[in-house]
Amino acid sequence: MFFVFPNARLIPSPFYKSVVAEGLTTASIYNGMILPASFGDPEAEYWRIIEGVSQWDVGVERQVQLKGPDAGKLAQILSPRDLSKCKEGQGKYVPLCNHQGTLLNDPIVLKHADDLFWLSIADSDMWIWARAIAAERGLDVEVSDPKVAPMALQGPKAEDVVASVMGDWVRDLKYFWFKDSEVDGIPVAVQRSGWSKQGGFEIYLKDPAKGTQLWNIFKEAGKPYGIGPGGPTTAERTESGLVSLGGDTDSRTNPFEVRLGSYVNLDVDDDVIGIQALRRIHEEGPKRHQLGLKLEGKEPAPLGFEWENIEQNGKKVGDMTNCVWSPRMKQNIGYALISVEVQAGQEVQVKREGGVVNAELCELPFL
Ligand code: THG
Repeated sequence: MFFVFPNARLIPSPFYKSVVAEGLTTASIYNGMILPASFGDPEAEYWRIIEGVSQWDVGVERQVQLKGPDAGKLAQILSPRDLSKCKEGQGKYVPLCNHQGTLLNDPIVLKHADDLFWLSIADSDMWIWARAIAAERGLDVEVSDPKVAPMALQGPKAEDVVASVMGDWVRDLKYFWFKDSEVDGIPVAVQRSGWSKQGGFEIYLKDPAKGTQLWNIFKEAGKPYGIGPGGPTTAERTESGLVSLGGDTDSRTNPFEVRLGSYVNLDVDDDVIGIQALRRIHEEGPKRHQLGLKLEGKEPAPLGFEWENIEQNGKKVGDMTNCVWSPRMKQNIGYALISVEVQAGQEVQVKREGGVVNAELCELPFL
């Protein structure tokens, strides 16, 4: 039994009642909302994402809506990734940085029209930032929260489930492309996306009063495919090499350190926030990089609330930012944010609560 004391500060997901009815047992907090993590059987929930189809309440992936004549201009000023060729109906994964080139967020940008964009954000308040920048630059754009909530279907059978509800056209959607549609009169946008590498879709619910109805439609449609509730899993996303903002990044991390350099276009206009700093960091070369860690030991030993020190020859060289048991690799794996002088293939020592654990560094992703 899971119980949250309701208050006006904690925004309910439109799917909250549904996930409680499904037997939610574990959750975390993200963007001022509850992010469901488990329904009591993490092992089964993991394999459902790898082999079947899993249904996620990811209403925490809130939208920062930019609307008005300067919406595109603001999106580009906020993002060091070139958005000039982004088409209507296309999404792009972008790092957002401050003036020092430090990562603030890593949303998917959805371009609905020249004057309408959504930033589908990770866990940090980007409305404050977007409004401040729009005002400082004198832009004609309204920044708002459109109260849209994504629900994800992830796993190799997700496409069949979504096609059975929406129609076969969803099979032709390219990665991060989306389309507005309706399900039983409920307004949604359907995108090929999701925080796993097992394939899937996100159904962005545009009418928050219809969460239970939408949840049940996909739950029913998924029954022949063995659908069940789940959530983004640390195990799958770590095996797959996805970055968790605020988990794998700290207050001085830049995109080059965490393998997001390919989403930075150094030749964007000079008015893009952080671009001068990013050019300088790129030229000097980043000091840290992100590698995988394969740890010794045959018992699950997840990371707690804090990063753990990584040493080589008795000297601190970096941090382990995440650690989880990999059911497919049958060992503990993690990410190292570590000095560029230390390379894949080398051995390091992680200072853990129970003692020192040897680990081998490797390139990401693991799988
Ligand atoms: N869905 C939606 N919004 C989101 C997330 C989501 N906002 C927050 C968070 N998740 C954003 N972070 C990511 C990180 C990685 C990916 C998606 C969202 C991702 N990356 C692929 C990769 O790194 O291999 C592909 C990137 C690419 O090639 O462009 O999928 O999950 N709505």
